[in-house]
Amino acid sequence: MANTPPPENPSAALMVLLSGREGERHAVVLQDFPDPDAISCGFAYCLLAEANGIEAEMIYGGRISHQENLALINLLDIELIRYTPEAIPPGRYQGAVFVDNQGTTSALTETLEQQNVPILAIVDHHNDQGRLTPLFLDLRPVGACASIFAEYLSEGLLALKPSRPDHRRLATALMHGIVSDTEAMVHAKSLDFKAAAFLEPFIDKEILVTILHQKRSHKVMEVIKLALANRVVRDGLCLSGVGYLRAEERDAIPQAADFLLTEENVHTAVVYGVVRSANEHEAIHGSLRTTKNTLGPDSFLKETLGKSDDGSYYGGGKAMAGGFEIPLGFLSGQDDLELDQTKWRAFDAKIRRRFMNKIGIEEA
Ligand SMILES: [Mn+2]
Repeated sequence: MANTPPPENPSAALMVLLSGREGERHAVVLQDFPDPDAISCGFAYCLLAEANGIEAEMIYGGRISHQENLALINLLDIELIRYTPEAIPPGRYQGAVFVDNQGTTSALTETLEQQNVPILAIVDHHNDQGRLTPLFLDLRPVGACASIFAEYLSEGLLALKPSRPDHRRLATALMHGIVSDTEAMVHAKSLDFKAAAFLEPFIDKEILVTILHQKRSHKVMEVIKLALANRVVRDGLCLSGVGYLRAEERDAIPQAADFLLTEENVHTAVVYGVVRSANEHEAIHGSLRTTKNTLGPDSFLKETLGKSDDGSYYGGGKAMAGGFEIPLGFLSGQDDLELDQTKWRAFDAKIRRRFMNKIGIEEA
């Protein structure tokens, strides 16, 4: 799908969208496993909405498990509502807004559509996925989606005041989003630097430092150990399957991928595992990290893994990073140990073969 250009003056267009909606309640939909960029963008939309007499709630359908994300929402007192798709109260929302995603990575999208909640806005920095048709669409290939929201603020949609604690919390959250999605500005574009410079006077540095220095949990360390032991490296591509994980451990996967990427001669790391949620639903979750400029994670994952029967791609990404999710459907659910192991071996082999074939290696 070709990338849709953002409106000529996005801030003005967003202002038009927000005005005249006093009294409405909007759902700000985050991806199922919200990261700091997503959470900060959602927070920004909530405050922009509030300034226009609109109530907005951040909602998500999965889990928050990464230690930094938990620290972020605790320390900055950010409220998120976790829903299962069936639990969204009909009629609660007069509009839905998607930030740092386009509806393809949320379990809640379909229910909101079925409830005829108008899709008001998408603000994102991933490639155009064409899943939804919002009234306002701002897609830009910048390092962090938070930088786009910082631009809205800097152009007057909400005048930040250092005396307002919520404004300081917002600036701190956005800065964390930018730092984390650009790998400490290494992959930042000029808009990201502009955004960071704009936010700097408002942030709470002490809180930012605390959030950034969260320790890894024991479980994450165990998954990294497993990823290290199971890895296969061919032509600079490092693949590793880590077996079964619970939903609340899912964020160990991208952290393991980050770690495997630090090995010399490895330019791309892919870590995947079967994530089992409380209702026995299972899906393969994977993360890709690369330092290779010529490898576009979005097209690489789409070409390697293809589409499901309903036509949506199993994976996608942005510059330097991507992810995928393949539901196991009928094969979902815990069985006896032997069947579980057989199932894992089959998926592990299949995924490995797909990636190896993609880079032109025939596995013995
Ligand atoms: Mn992002």
